[in-house]
Amino acid sequence: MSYETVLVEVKEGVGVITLNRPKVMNALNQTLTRELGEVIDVLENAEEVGCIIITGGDKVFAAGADINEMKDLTFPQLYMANFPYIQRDCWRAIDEARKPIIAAVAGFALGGGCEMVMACDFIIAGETAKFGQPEVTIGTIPGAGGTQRLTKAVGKAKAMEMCLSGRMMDAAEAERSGLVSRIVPVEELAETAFKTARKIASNSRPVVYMVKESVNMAVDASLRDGLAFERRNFASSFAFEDCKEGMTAFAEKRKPDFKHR
Ligand code: CO8
Repeated sequence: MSYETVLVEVKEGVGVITLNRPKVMNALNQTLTRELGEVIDVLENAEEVGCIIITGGDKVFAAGADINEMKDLTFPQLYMANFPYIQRDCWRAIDEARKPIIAAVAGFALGGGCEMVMACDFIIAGETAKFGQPEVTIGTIPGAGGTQRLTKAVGKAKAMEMCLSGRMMDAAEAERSGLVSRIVPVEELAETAFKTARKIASNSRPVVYMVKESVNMAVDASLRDGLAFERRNFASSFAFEDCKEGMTAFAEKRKPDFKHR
């Protein structure tokens, strides 16, 4: 797989995608969002891949939409294309992926970059990570979920302040606020994300899908509907051979040999 704006590597059940526009802090242009969407689709369909990582490397995640490309767009163009959901690009691909997607973030994750990491299933942050929705400072507003996902993740007070003022959140504040799952030194970011992804990929894949679907229900559904959904999935998991294998392996004090992974 060879792309202009992203690098891809598959190893030990993990697909690692690295955003690759270093001269412009990985600014998200239409080539990048299209290529990222294509890569996610490829990894989603790759039998050997059980978990996906999106990272920008150890300097920056992404400083947002490519402002130079965006600045001359018109309302009819954005409206007609339903921007940024252009064709089958990364936003749809991330939203629809059944395999877990981890965002590994060092440095700035701003604007569309922040929206991208929030669309992933969880974020592991390097100590240098900075999150923000600075769109207001360039005369626009978040367009790929910033006002919605940030509010759900950190609550109205912080989301409102950040979106209104453009104030960034550092890694420590992001962890305190529940935006990221944990913080690690930048030198350990890639390895930590990889080990976490490899652990996820070693579990039974259909069960991993069920976990992801069930946790996601908690974001939108009522508690009552979410609990019912979880209970049904719990019962359904007993239909998988991997469930029997997992419990039998525990009882026999050995590692499970899952069929589906
Ligand atoms: N677009 C294009 N180029 C950028 C961007 C960007 N978003 N961010 C940085 N760059 C470029 C700079 O122009 C500069 O290029 P050059 O060397 O040719 O001058 C290079 O990257 C390095 O940047 P700086 O010199 O500015 O580096 P600093 O360390 O001084 O500052 C900042 C870093 C704070 C990140 C600063 O670059 C900045 O404020 N960038 C813009 C941040 C921003 O406003 N982001 C929001 C964009 S709007 C948005 O994301 C809307 C999302 C809509 C949906 C998603 C669609 C994909």
